[in-house]
Amino acid sequence: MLSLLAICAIPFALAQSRSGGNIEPSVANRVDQSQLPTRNSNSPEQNILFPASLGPSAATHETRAGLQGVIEFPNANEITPPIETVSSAAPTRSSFMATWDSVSGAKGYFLDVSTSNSFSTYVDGYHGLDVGDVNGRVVTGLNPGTTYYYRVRPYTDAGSGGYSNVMTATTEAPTGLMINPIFDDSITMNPNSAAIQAMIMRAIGIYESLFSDPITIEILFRYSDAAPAPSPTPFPPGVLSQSFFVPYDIRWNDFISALRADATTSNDNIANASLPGSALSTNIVASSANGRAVGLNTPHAMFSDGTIGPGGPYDGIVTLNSAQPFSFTRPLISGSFDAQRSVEHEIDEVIGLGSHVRPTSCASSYEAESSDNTLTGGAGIQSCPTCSGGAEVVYVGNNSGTLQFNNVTANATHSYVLTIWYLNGDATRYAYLSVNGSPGTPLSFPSTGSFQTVGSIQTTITLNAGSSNTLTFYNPITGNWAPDFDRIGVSCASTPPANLRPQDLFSWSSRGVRNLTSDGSRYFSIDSGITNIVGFNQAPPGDLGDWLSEACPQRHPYVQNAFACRDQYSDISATSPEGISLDVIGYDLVNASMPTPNTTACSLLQQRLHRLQRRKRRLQRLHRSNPRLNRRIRRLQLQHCP
Ligand SMILES: [Ca+2]
Ligand SMILES: [Ca+2]
Ligand SMILES: [Ca+2]
Repeated sequence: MLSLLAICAIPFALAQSRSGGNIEPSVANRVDQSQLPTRNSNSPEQNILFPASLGPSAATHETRAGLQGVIEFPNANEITPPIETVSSAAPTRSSFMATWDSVSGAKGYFLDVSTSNSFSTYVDGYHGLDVGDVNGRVVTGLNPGTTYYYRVRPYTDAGSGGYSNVMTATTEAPTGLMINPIFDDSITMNPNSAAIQAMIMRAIGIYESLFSDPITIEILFRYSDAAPAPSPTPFPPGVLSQSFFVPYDIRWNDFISALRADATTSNDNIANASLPGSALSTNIVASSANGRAVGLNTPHAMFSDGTIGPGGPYDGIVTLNSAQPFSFTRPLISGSFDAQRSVEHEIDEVIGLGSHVRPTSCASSYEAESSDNTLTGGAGIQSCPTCSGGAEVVYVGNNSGTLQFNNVTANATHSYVLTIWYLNGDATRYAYLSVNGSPGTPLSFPSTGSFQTVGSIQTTITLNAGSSNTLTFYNPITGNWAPDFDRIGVSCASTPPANLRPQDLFSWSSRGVRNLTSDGSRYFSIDSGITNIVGFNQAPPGDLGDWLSEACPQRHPYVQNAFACRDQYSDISATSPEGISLDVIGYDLVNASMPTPNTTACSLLQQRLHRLQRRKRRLQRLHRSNPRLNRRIRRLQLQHCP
């Protein structure tokens, strides 16, 4: 019932170095074993409360910096994030941003939040909450459409001072999608805490304004250079952000029926007309939030360490890589990445975007001179300027020297093409190859012309799933030498998980032709391939569920691009590829059928919006807010003006 599925973008070589122990054969090559749902180690099946067809398991996703970003990527310890001034964020349905003026000399502040202006009671967890030396804090887990009162009291080593004025905030209207953020210590203890929280609030506000599904999505947010325990290995270079979500295997017909019944927009009607007449896979793997968006019983089930089990309080975990140069406010600090865009990207993954498509081929390489290997007899390492890694292994053979490659990794027990790079200035030489202790197979190595010239041969071998395969080269005939060895490469064939993700229902290579593989091109279309909305990325290590990315700077720096660029930002919207995709996989887009106003109407709307925004800023300076005003601003912002 529990099957592991991983959606992530770790390239094979990196996945390999991160995974210890066995690799689940059906999972292709990108699973970190430590992400297995290990919480209920005593037979988790017995404890799962979910319907049999809805077994959850862990899945991850990572977003990367564009190539340029990778090359320029400085070491983590070179990055000293500047403390950003906090720009305010509008209340969402479940949260508001409390802000206050700094008191000089204060070491920190105690925060009170109440539904009564006399503070006769307190909101759970917000009675004298020590928020540290910040001047803003997001208050979460609130009721929609409710007015809250808050005040702060500064403290120093000598004690605490008097209360500030009482300030108020009102959460957004009760109906519609709710995303409830929970902030990990890595955010609340950070000097930039208030700016990070405000940025996340702004991202959430966009989703809540766009979608009206009556569900609450719980997301744990982190700011760290590593995935949550139990796999706290620092992120490889190039990773900007990462998310975990709870995937459910839902029977094909159950999901498709629910999706059809969920249609509320013209996008939905067009997209549903393009659904296949018969099942393309046994199940569809939807995230817990996506399942609920189409009315299925798929509760959140993730714990703060990324493991999954009954009662897990989160639908997913979003981690911003703290080793990357991010800006939490816009305009961006020059040379930095937009944090809000990365947060939106990972929210998209938690709530449902992603693909089952995986790279069909990958390769890993092992140097002969690696210290992982075992040399015996007369075999030894020698410098070799023309070789990979600048070294080779010499004197294998003569019934003495052997070279054994250890820790050769395979994602499934399967046959693989092995490439052997070698040097041979003699006539043809011979060696035996023994795989995992099996009887040796003779291989012949033609001359490469000199002992400074690298050549290669290929053969086929069978490897076991896991990372403990051994390959041993030897020659038992006295006086008979094997060639010098530079390195070996193992190609790996990986099959994608059989079950589609919802987004894969809309993946095409041309009009009327679906493409659910990493071969050729694929694009997102809701009308059977007639209209290409955006291309899907086919280039590992970028995620193959993300959009095809242009080189930096990008003409379309979409939120869901597989690679992000410094100094560029974007948000999801009702007409962005992300907004359309979330709409057709089961979210109820609020204003999808809204016509685009003409130019004159747009300039009038712009003027009205600016007037309202000025009024809002005046109120904010007085620490007041007007929910009706906020709603009017939001409605105007949703007009499809250029
Ligand atoms: Ca080498
Ligand atoms: Ca919809
Ligand atoms: Ca829905």
